[in-house]
Amino acid sequence: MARSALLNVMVQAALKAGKSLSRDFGEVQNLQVSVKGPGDFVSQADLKAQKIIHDELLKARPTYGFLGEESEEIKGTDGAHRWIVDPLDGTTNFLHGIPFFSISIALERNGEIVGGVVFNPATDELYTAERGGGAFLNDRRLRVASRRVLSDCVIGCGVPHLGRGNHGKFLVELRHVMGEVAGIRRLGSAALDIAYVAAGRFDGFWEVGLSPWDMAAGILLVREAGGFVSDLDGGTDMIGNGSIICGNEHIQKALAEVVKRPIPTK
Ligand code: 2AM
Ligand code: CA
Repeated sequence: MARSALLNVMVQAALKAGKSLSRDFGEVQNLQVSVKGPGDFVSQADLKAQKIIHDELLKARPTYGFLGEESEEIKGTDGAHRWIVDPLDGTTNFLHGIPFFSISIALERNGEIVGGVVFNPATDELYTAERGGGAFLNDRRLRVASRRVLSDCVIGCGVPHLGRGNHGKFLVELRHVMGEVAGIRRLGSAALDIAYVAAGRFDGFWEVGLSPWDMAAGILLVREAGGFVSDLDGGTDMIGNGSIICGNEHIQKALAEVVKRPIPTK
């Protein structure tokens, strides 16, 4: 598997930040029993990881823009390129000592995602994709699952929680989807959940209310693994409207139909 120089920069940044998060995750596990809890410590871990990624990426490409979850957007002098970064996706899992979280780094060129890396430091699983070059999990080429009917499928999703999202609307979506599928999973890191679709572990995934850094790398991973991605309106402005439905050609379409089914009148 040959990686471009740019993808290598992204991979190195993710691995370096991953080391830092891994160390801090060990400490978070100890802090579970403390009265104060690991909250402030996790915020610091998150900021530290973003600084590592920012410094690595900007060292390699000083003119590119940088959009990261933990800071104001930096507009680059190069108007065409922008990094889109989530240094710690799945913060709630990390905070609770649950080893399902990720670093997500995407490169956007003229509004299109051309490179994507998602790394889970707890399992050492590194997902990479370049536009036109396929998607990989470590060295293994990825392909989305080939199941054709929803009744065979395991579908991932995001669940709104206290203070976030439209709970009533989600419950309608869930009611419709759970009546059609073999299983529903909510693992808690959108970037990694979407990578699971690329890896054929999930047959599909949907979530609304996401930010660009939650999805950007994952979108490319799924496409490069032969999958389809849309927003909840059926278009492809996932980044713009914060919603995503993905899977193989058949499941993406079928899942979109079920998720968008109208609220029953009785
Ligand atoms: P985070 O861990 O970086 O916060 C879980 O459903 C997914 O939603 C995670 O990827 C989580 O990312 C993301 N998420 C949580 N709160 C969010 C918010 N207020 N806006 C956008 N995404 C959010
Ligand atoms: Ca996130």
